[in-house]
Amino acid sequence: MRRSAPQNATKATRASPFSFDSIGGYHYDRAMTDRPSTPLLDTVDVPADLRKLKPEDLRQFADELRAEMISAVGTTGGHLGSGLGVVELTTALHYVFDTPRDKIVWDVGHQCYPHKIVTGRRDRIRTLRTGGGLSGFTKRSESEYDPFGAAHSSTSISAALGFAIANKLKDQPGRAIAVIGDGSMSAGMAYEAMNNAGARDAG
Ligand SMILES: Cc1ncc(C[n+]2csc(CCOP(=O)(O)OP(=O)(O)O)c2C)c(N)n1
Repeated sequence: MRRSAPQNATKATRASPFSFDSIGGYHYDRAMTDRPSTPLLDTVDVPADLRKLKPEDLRQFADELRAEMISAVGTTGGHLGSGLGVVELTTALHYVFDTPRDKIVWDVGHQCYPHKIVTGRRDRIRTLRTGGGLSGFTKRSESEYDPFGAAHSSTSISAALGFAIANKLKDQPGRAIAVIGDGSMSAGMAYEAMNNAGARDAG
């Protein structure tokens, strides 16, 4: 069932399901499980497709990615807020870096649903956290875009450092990016990893 927008909502100009009212209220004017219209997202199976888009298309792309994730999580349940917080970041990282050669390490991995949608798993995104379906975390056996399996927090910095050191030892190109939230950053392992990274020349 489609919900009608609140009376005082300003309609977004694009085909976005999001709108804001005059005092900054935020409205999502469709049912969570509705399948959104996603013309740009439909052109992207893997990040190489995303990198073909023009920079000016990325705002709409991110809006579509957000709508698709809300629809999927509305169906399956699971982590919603953390993924919502990294929609733009996911878009930017896969646009700027050469994934899967460059390794994105998501700390905990509970925020990886948008990442899964843009890395060849959109067709299974409504199987998240179900038997035989997609994991709710990053999982190495699931995708070459998941270089590090997680679920425990605060491990991403040391993992990314390991990838960077391995590249240097093998004299091969490639970046390693750790994405870590403030909650996970408060653990000792993250501080140890930062000390380690600061003390080494991992290029
Ligand atoms: C070792 C360990 N302790 C506790 C947890 C439970 N846990 C799941 S996510 C999380 C932190 C989330 O906060 P943050 O890193 O800021 O990410 P956000 O969800 O806010 O994006 C914690 C402590 C865990 N996954 N692993």
